[in-house]
Amino acid sequence: MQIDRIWTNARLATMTGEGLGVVENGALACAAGRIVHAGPADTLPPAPGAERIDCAGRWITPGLIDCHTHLIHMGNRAREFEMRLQGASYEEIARAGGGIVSTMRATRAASEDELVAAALPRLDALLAEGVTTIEIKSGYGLDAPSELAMLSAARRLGRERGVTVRATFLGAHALPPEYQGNPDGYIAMLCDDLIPRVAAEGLADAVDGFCEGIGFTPAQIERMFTAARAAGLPVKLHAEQLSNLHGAALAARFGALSADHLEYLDQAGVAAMAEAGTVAVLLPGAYYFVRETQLPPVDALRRAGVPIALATDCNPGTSPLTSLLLTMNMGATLFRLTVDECLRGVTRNAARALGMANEVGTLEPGKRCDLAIWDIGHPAELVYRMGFNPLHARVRSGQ
Ligand code: DI6
Ligand code: FE
Repeated sequence: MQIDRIWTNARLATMTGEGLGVVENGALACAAGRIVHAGPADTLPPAPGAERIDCAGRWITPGLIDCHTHLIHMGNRAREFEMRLQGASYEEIARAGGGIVSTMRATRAASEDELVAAALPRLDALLAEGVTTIEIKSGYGLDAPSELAMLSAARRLGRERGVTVRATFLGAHALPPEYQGNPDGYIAMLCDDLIPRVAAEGLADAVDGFCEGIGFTPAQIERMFTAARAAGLPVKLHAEQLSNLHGAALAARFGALSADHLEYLDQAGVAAMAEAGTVAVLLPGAYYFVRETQLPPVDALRRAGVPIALATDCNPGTSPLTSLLLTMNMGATLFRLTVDECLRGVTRNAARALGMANEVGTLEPGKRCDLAIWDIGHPAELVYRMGFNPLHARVRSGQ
């Protein structure tokens, strides 16, 4: 095996095992884009001819993973934000024709090139903080051409920047105006037409939905999950964000990769997720931005051993957030997650929420050589600071 590059004089947070998997005096070696050694410097295999990079005592973590975003969308909802400051609720605005449907109008009017161009600055903000894998959902097109354009724009973003993109089909995000009064007709269109197409064209890696009073009922979500399964796509779900419709338990029954938000999750939902191995993706940016007061049941999730991930939920309505570092700070401050839990939430557990646990998320031989190299004295600083970026270098596939 020809080692191409080694990083020496580093401290590693491998994110393996129980804690951070710290290795002082560490070294990391890469061959053909894969990690072949991540451990003590004195056990580094001989690497004649390899490029050597001296990290001068800096910390290396796995490249960060943002496992829940709506990065692709047109326009913004700053006016709506102002209305909410004056007392209107998110649900009131949605029912009055604002909300997701207003972003849908702007998104439908855009070409695929425009979708990519609008998302790039947001993507670049995330990459600047060491993100090497990102999930991007559709769900602002809500008709065939625009949903397909969003998914294909997501694939293009991955090609235009050095980042791994997982695209998620979120057709069941909101009811488009042409199906007003006929949500079952819309779900039938998704199941019979769009999901099979998206799967056949390889445009999506998973199927998601919004199970909520202002979204879709558990029965409608179940129909869609059945279609996803038939098409060979794994599922995930926006569940228990504003109320408890027992969406997480439904998702768990379908072996979902993740159930996301979860502020109103009950004990039965926690148990179902634990049983199925479904990851709890917590989204503190949305919790903060809508001034939610119901906390997700973090203790119950811990006790049951449900893996917890953290993500930005970057979207124009409830979480206009493009910092995974700030997301970790919010996870700690608002949800009382530990530093270790926050870091695991944007690395190893985020990988699992994307079905990529064998590929990324830890520093281990065999994983893709995706690294974030930090100018910090201890990993706790990554969670502690607000609005400061200590990234020294970002490495994707060893480059
Ligand atoms: N829950 C959310 O917080 C976002 N989508 C969802 O299902 C909000 C999306 C938006 O308001 O545009
Ligand atoms: Fe979301």
